[in-house]
Formats: sequence, structure tokens, C-alpha cells
Amino acid sequence: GQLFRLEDYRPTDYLIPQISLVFDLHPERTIVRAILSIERREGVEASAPLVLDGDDLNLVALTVNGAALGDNGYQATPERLEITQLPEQDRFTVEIVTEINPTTNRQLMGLYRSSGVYCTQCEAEGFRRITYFLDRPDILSIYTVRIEASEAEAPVLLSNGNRQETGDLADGRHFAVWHDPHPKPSYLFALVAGSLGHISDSFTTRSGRKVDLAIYVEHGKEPRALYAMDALKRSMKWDEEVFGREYDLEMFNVVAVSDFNMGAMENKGLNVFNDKYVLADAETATDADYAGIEAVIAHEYFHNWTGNRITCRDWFQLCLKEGLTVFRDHEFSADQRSRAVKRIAEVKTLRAHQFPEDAGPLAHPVRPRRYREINNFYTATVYEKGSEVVRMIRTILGPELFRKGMDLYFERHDGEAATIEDFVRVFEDASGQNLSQFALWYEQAGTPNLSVSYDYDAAEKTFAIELEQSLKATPGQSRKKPMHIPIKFGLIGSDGKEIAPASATGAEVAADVIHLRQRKETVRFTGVTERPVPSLLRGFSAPVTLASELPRDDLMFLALNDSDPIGRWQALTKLLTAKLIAGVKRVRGGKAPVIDTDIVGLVGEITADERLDAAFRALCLTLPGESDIARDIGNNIDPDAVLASRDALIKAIAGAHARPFAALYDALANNGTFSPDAASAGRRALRNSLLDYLSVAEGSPSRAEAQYRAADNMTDRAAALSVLVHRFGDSESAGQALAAFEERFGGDPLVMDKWFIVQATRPGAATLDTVQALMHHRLFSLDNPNRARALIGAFATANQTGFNRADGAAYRFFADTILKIDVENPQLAARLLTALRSWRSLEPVRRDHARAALAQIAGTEKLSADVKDIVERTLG
Ligand code: B3K
Ligand code: ZN
Repeated sequence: GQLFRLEDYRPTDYLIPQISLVFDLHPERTIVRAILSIERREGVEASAPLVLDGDDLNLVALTVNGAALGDNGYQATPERLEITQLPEQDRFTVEIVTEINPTTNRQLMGLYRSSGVYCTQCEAEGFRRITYFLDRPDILSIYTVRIEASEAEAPVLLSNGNRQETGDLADGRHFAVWHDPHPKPSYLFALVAGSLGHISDSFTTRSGRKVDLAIYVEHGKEPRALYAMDALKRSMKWDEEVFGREYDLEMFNVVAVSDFNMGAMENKGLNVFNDKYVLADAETATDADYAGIEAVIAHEYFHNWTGNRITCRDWFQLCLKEGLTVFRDHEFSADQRSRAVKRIAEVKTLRAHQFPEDAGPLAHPVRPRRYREINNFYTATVYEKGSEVVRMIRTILGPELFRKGMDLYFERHDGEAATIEDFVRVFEDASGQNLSQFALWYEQAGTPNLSVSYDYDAAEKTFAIELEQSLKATPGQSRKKPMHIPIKFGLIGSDGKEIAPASATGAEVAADVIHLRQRKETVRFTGVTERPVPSLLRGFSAPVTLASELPRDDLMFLALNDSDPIGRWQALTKLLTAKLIAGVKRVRGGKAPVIDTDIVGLVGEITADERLDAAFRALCLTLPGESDIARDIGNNIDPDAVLASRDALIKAIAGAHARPFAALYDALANNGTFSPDAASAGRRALRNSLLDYLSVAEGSPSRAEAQYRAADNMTDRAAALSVLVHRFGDSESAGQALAAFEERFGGDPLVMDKWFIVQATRPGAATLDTVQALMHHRLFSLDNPNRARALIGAFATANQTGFNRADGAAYRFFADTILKIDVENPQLAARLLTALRSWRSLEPVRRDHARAALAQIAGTEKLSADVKDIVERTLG
């Protein structure tokens, strides 16, 4: 593929202020008539050709100002339409007719059919699969869309904006006309047509405008969209209250489809969703599903201002809309639920997905400067680290100036295609601060490491913190500059209370934030009357790793006493990780891990503390995962030893606390009707975490079997099934539960994904056989992204011992499967393939097998550009 570079950005010679589209929908032969009103930019010669993007297109007709062109007036290929014979006037009309086949479109980009429903996905470059266009985000057009279809096949006809007209046509066909008054880039275009049920509601904006809301789903699934509708209304209200942003059309529609490459898409006024992020009820959705729906509904809705009203100048600026919108959805969920628990979940996600990306061959800056395939840059770095960068701006400026900067952003750039420079500048202008060093967060890839040492001088009553930042080389960036790292902190006295020092010298300290700007700096606090225990990086104020020389006792103290729950969790995680890593070493040396009664006691104490949120206790009780441990070890990983170490600690904790855990498990039993609210979900999370420990302590599937039978909601049912399959996979109870689940939910592929996932993630080498057998299950298909992710994706990313079998058999299976998927759906194949990005950190035998599997992919002819890009960068 071609290499695109940020510095090569040039505005186009032509603009397209308006476009009118007519779709004549047919399953195999859809005719698209596009009428583009073109404007030549000032200063551009009339001889400058108009070059439009296409992808797999078939040109049927072309006219300019109503007249056909001679053969040398234009050149058309499936990828490109170049018009050279253009009028002298600066405004003219180009009419293009193309024919496309939605049925055979298995890439799920452009116009395709999913379970008989026509739908579109245009971000990033799918619009060019519908018609020839300047398919780039800095071309903003006003769209009018007329859809014609068979009324029987597609009674529902939707597009962006407001519905202007509907009517009947001859031969059982009908039409609808949609008009979107807001100029938008082509990637936000959407069309949906099919036979769908819906629920409707309305929202009145704070200025009193009524907005009609509807969510479209497969017939019969309407009740399962009610939670999404509720989340949508809460999102609309929250954006008014917290960001002052009101919705701007008469209607807002959401459609759930079952074949979708990602979570959802923020098309203007017509969000298209993976049904996984719409459908929920107690019977079929877990608490995590509910939380995911709430977050994704909010995310896509929030894009209306951050992404749609203000879009990106080019795809290098992707984080401008994605990082910011993730930050907004994080804040929304934090306000709807427990802020601390939400923040810890975010930190876990960042560490699990973004840190390994930053540490491996696919590392790239939050704003990349190079890409070959833009679809491969919808990454944890752009999204999650991009959100952390926005959060740091708020930490540095404080909430008032942050809001002032956001207001300025909306005021200054509404209706524009903006850049990161524009975004940073509004905060500089709002605050008077220079953020040029801070902006390195957008430029430098890799996770900075902070190493910290402390010195207390009892005679002088001073406490010094020495901080040193370092950032390793990443692909294309060998030397790095020091960054501006905001470190929230507290000093804690032996009574557990905060110590307020008299003064601070050295690195800048403002309120509870140390601003580290040099490579190495010391902060010296005076008037510190006792040796404090420092809590650093409170709230996880910067996306860095922390190597602190804090003694074990201090970490124990923080785990119990830090007033910041994130600080408590971080201290506990540090202790547990150190223990688990020590255990891995022992296992690899042929010895059993040494059990540490202090840590076992600490976990028991936090679990029993009724003053704490149940959800927080559940997070503390859930040990760092196998991939977390592997990441923190960093190299020469033996996943079997990691699992053995982790299981040994679980067993020790379970054994030590079996009685209180059993009592708590009973006390947490659900009474009353199911509610998905955060408090109830927290109790279920704690109870289900206890179920795993108790089952280990009891060495029996009975408790999980009983819970499976008694469950009145999917969270409890899925948790019980997971314990049965993962802990007692060969038992009759596990087999029966799997059969019962299939019997009950076998008609619902979305729910059956949980059944595929639980089996694909059973630890151990034997799971490969199970996965291969499940590929032949009647509900399984590699063509459907949710199915492929449930079986292949879960196996590759969430089964450390199974996927990383020492004999390499799972890598070979994986490579074959990726190649199969690549033929139909390159985006999906490329995304799944990133599961191998940390191959270099494996021990040598596995590493060689992994390399061979990657080389097999790389050596295959006819790879898609997507997979080629990932495999080449992964091999480095
Ligand atoms: N903007 C879309 C992602 C599009 C991915 C294209 N490969 C969803 C979102 O981030 O909200
Ligand atoms: Zn987004």
C-alpha cells in the first residue's frame, strides 16, 4: 500500500458544497445517481482536473452540466475518476451513475446487506465504494438523499438529517427523501433500508425543541432496545449539562445491525450500531453488556459535536474526535455510576490494551504522522491514550479553564475540519498557558516510565521526591524529548490523614499536582513533621508506568489507607503483581510459589470491608490477569508458568478466607427483581468473584452448578458457566451447563457468542481442539465479525495458555484462519491479527513458532493492504 504522510496534506482544488443522491435499491444491482455541485477554489486554473476517489466502482454514466463527455474528457477506473474536460465557470454540476452490489459486499464497507437489511459504513473510506467522490474529511457537503426500494423488502427507509418526503411508486416500490442541513464529510453519510421493528420516544432540548428518537432493531427484539433508549436520553441531557451541547436536528435514529466491523458509527442523525451495543435485557445481557451499551450509545451521540459539527481535517487527526469523545463518554459513565470504579476500569483497559501496543512493534503516536492503511489506526492509542491526553489537559488547567477551552473550541471551529493544533490552541488561549511541551503527548509514541525515589530528613523536616522520566525508542522514533507529566499526589501521615507541607521547591507543584517537565527533577517539601507515605499518580493522572522504591509496608499502608481509591487499587495491584511475578520465577525454577500471608490477609481485609463499594471490592479481589502479569514481566514469557503462579495465589486466598467468603457470598444473594444499576451490578460482581474463589477452595463444581440453575439474570448465569468451564471443564456439570445454555439461547447468535467465548477461553493446550470443532457449529461463521471475534478473537487475546501452546499449533491455526477471513473482510482480519503483536516478549520456543506463523502470513500472495500492513509492522 501507499504511504500517506501528514506533511503532504494539501487542500483540494475543488469543493463539493452540495450533493444529491438517488438510490435505487436492489439486492444485487443498486443504482446510485450522484449529483455533485462543484466549486473550483479561488486561484485554481480551469485546466486543473477533478480527481475523484473510487473503490471497486462501476461507472454507468457521467455528465458535466448535463452534457456527456467525449472519451478523452475523463478517465474512469474502479479506483478513480479523473475529469479533465471541465467548464470555465467556477461552479458546475457533475452527475455520476454507478452500479453496486450490496449482497456480495462482505467487507462491510460501503453499502452492504446484513440479514437482509441494507446498511452503510463509510468511515474511513467507504463512501468511495458507493460513488466517486472527494472522499476525505475536509470536504463538507450538504446532503439530500432519495431512497427508492421495494416496500415489501424495505418498508423502512432511513438516511441522515430530517425526513422531508415519502411516497409510493409503481411496482410495489416506495421512496423517502432525507435532507441534512449540516454540511458533513462523506464518512458520516448513512443509509439504512429494510424490514425492521422500532421503539420511539422523544427528548426536549433545554431550549425547548422536541427531538423524535427511534431505535430500529430486528422484529421481535424491540423490548431489548429500551435500555439503549434510556441511555440515549441520559446522554442528551448530560451533554447539555456538562458541555453545554444541544442536539441540532428534528430526529435522531439508531439502527442495530448484526454484521458490523466495530462497535458503532456516529453518522449524522443516523447512528448505526453493532447489535451487541443495543440489545439488552436481564435474560440475555450481562452487567458488562449494559455498561458497554451505555458507553457506546453515549460515545456515538457525543460525536455529534466532537466529530460531526467539528470534524477532522485529515485522518492523521483521528484522535481529535476519538480521544476527545472517549474522554466525554468516560466522564458520562463516571457521572452515571461510581466514579472511582469507572476510573479503575479505564486504567485496567488502558494497561491491558494500550500499554502493550505502545511497547510493541505497532506503537505509534496518538497523532500518527504516517499510515499505509487508515483502518489500522483505530487503535487503543488513538482512542484510549487520546482520551488520557485530554484528561491531562483538564488536570493541568483545572475544570473551569478546561470548560472555557472547550467552549472556545466549539465557538471557534463549529462547521470546520480541524487539527490537533487547533485543539491545543483553544486551551492555550483560554488559560494563557503555553502547552507546546505538553503537545509532545500527541507526537511521541511509547509509555513513559517514571522512576521515583524518596528521602525524608527528620532533622530538617523535609521530604524530597526525586523523579526521573524515560521513554524507550519506538518504531520510527529513536530519541525522545522529556514530556510534561502531571502527577497528582498526596502525602499521608501515620494516622492516615493528609499532611499539608509548608512549601515546595524544585519541580512546580500546584495544589495536588507535581508538574514534571525535565528529564529529572526533585521536589522538596518543607514543614513535614513525620515521614509521610507518598501516594503518587492519584486518579491515574498520567498514562505512565511507575517504578517506585516504596517499601512493601508503605504499599500495604496505601492499599488500606489512601483516600484516593485509585491509589489504593494501584498499591494493591503493585503488591499482587510483585508476588505473582516472584511466583512465576519459582514455577519456572521447578518450585512452588511462596505464599505471603500478609498479602493474603490484605485481600481478605479489603473484601470484608463493608464501608467500601462492592464493585471496588470486586476489582480488588480480581487478581491481575495472565496478560497483565506477562506485560509486567516484559520478556521471555512462559504463559504456563504465569497461569500456575496466578492459580497458586488464588488457591491461597481462597483457602485462607473460605468461611468469610462463603458467608459474604450468601449475604450478597440477589433478592428482588433484577436491576442493571451500578450498585446492583457491583454486588453481582463481588459475589461472582467470590464464586470463583469458593469453587477453588471447595474443589467442586457444585456451587457454580447451583448458581447456574438458580440464576435469574445473564450476569450470574455467565459467571457460573465460566467457573464450570474454566475450573471444571471436564466435569459432567460443565457439559450439562453448556448444553443447557445452548438449548436455551441457541436461537440467538448474539447470546451464543458468550457460549463460544467461554469455551474459547478455557485455559490449557486442549482448547485448540475445542475451537477447531466449534468452527463447524451451525451458528458459527467466519463471515460474521461478532462470531469471529467471539471464537477466534477471544481465543487469541484472552487465552494465554491455549493460544500460546508451546508446540505452536494454535499460531498455525490462527494464521490459516486469518488468511481465510482476509479474503472476505480485510479489516476484521487485520484487527484480529494484532493479537500477535507481543510475540517478541515470549520465551524463545514460542517466539520462533509465532514468528513462523507471521512469516507464513507475510509470504502469502494476494494479502489485503490491511493485513499486509499489520503483518509487516509486526515482524518489524
Ligand atoms: N468512528 C467509528 C469508528 C470507525 C472505524 C472505521 N474503521 C466509531 C467510533 O469511534 O465511534
Ligand atoms: Zn468514536
